[in-house]
Amino acid sequence: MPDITHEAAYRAHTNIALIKYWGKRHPELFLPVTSSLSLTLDAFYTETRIQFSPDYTSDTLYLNHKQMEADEMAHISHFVDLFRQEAGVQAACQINSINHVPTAAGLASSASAFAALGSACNTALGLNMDAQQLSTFVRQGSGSASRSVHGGFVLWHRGEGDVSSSSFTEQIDDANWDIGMLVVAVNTEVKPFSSRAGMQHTVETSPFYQQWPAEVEKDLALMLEAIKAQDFTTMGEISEHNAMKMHATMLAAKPSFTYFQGESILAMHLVQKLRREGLECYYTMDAGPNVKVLCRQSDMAHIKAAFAIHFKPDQLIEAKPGPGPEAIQWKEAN
Ligand code: 2P0
Repeated sequence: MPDITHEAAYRAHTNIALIKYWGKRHPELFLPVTSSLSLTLDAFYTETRIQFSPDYTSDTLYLNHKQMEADEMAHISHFVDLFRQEAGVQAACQINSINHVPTAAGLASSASAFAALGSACNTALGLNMDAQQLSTFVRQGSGSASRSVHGGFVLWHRGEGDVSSSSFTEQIDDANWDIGMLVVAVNTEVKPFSSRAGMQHTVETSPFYQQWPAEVEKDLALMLEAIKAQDFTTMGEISEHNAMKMHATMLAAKPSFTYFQGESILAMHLVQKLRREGLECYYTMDAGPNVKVLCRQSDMAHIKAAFAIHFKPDQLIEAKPGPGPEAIQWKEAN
């Protein structure tokens, strides 16, 4: 048995941006071009345990019980190094991580994954960083992960220049009101562009990208007011428009690309139809074909029933606002 000297386990939830993060101004530090704003969801999460031991000879990670390849491990080790350096610890680590995302959803899980791993590192190494400081470390695993260090509605500040500590996240509202999100998992055989490659390609080649930062600035100001006022209609309209403006920058990239698939368009049309019929809901999409439908939790059953005519039951996943990272007891059978 190795001599485990530092150990912790955490659960962190994923988040969906209502004002999108699309583009980095500093790729090494994961500093974004704009601020962004998200809702943390209860239905999708990652559980991660980290153990540091002087007996380990190298870092290892078991994701869903499968050992990660050496080339993918480099980014993980680099991420854990941020915490090791801060703590003055050199020991290698073993990481066990389980993604609790319904298989059909195929949702990217880097947000919950790095938030859970960063939270576990923080505790295991006794760093006692608060959530704001932790978000600046977690950001360097995956940008969107910085928003998963809080629950509810979360604002990620773009920050100033190349100052890492200035680009942090904060909870602006606990979202403890009538809010829900129906995730429509679109069946796909096409492997999409990774979000990292897609955003870089868009920044470099899309003439529409020049307009993006100004659009985010306007949308964010209105969104902050709408959340404060619990104005669901304005929130929905802004988030749908913001997402579509982001996707428009991709269509104008050279060569052009899109994450839309046939079923994505079907889902968006369904939302528009429901709205015409008086059932208020709005769509957003990220770097993949799934559609997320923002709605009132009290309307969820009606909206789900309308989607069930066109989509299979395992394609429709209900979500509510979720919490920030939580310490957990690790069970070996996890
Ligand atoms: C977002 N996305 O705000 C945006 C909208 C995708 C579209 O954050 O390179 O996996 O690890 O910082 O965080 C997905 O990008 O990218 C993302 P990296 P990440 O949610």
